[in-house]
Amino acid sequence: MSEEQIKNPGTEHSRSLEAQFEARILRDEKIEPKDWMPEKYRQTHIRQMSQHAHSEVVGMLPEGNWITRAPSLRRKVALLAKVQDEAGHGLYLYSACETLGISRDELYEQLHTGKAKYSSIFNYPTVTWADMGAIGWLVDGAAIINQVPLCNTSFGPYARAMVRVCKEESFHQRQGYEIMVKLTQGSPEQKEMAQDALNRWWWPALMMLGPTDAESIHTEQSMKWKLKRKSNDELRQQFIDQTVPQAELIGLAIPDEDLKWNEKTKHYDFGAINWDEFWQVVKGHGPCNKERMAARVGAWERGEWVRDAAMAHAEKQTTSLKKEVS
Ligand code: BYC
Repeated sequence: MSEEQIKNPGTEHSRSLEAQFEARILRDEKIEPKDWMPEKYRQTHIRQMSQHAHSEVVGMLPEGNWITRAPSLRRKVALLAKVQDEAGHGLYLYSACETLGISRDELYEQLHTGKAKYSSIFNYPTVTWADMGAIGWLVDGAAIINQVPLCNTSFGPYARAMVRVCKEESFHQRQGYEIMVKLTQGSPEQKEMAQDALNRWWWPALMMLGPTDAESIHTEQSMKWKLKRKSNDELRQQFIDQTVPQAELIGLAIPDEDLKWNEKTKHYDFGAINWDEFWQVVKGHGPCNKERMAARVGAWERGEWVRDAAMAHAEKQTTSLKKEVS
């Protein structure tokens, strides 16, 4: 042991671990759960991955609202499959998060007590069937743009979960866009429904990609760790550039008077986002925050007997296995 390590145990050693870790990130190596990682890296991943998992699970609620009222059997089957996929995404993400040494119960508790956030977008109501189209097209569309770069994120279990999630998200986006296409080809009332849904979901979808880069607190560090591969503003611009032609193709108008193609930048310029609204929703004062949390907490409480029964069964199995072995 060097003199420095005797005087200051751990310091030099942890500096060298940190240097090795940074070098691995620079080489684009995946960090795996049992590898050494800085505590802040671990915490930041727990924060982002758990919020992502919570968003998937809370995100089932606005669409779940329409399963029993889908206009045809085909629409019902597709919506049901989509909502089940979201439950699956939540489960992969919770499992990936548990590899960082936090339990599922702790993660749920953070959601139920409001300590952990979930995406602002799911605090808006789904008032007509066209909202199923707008969510698939815009919300899943924004989610794909955000999540494709995450397939390359530095933490192995998160990156691998994202590969499957993205495949499923692209089916979700297409089923949403197809609903919009059909509505715009229908009666004037149906076309109006589609336009109204776009009007209500457009701005929240832009907000969903997070605060501006100037306001974002985590982006700089998360980009260095290659947790985030693109900034919130870059993703938002990409989403707008991709979505505007899709709206034009089906004859819908983006509800933004300042939206204009910029020949110089080769991007769309767009109007001011109402960030006050975004922060109000994030702080719990959106149209449906209370309803969403009540639904999640209620499901947790009503499920207590199932968890107890499963644990009792597992304990019984373990005891009988132990008896067999001895
Ligand atoms: N809503 O420093 P920033 C889906 C918070 S579900 C609420 O930029 P970061 C789907 C942020 O947490 C897809 N809060 O943060 C499911 C931070 O507060 P804390 C959900 C937000 O993490 C069902 C503070 O604001 N996708 O696709 O660098 C049906 C400052 O922000 C939001 C993911 O979760 C928001 N929108 O960047 C259909 C993707 N934005 O934590 C579809 C993974 C920001 O310090 N997550 N905040 O208290 C990410 O990519 C990043 O976490 C974000 C934010 C881009 C969202």
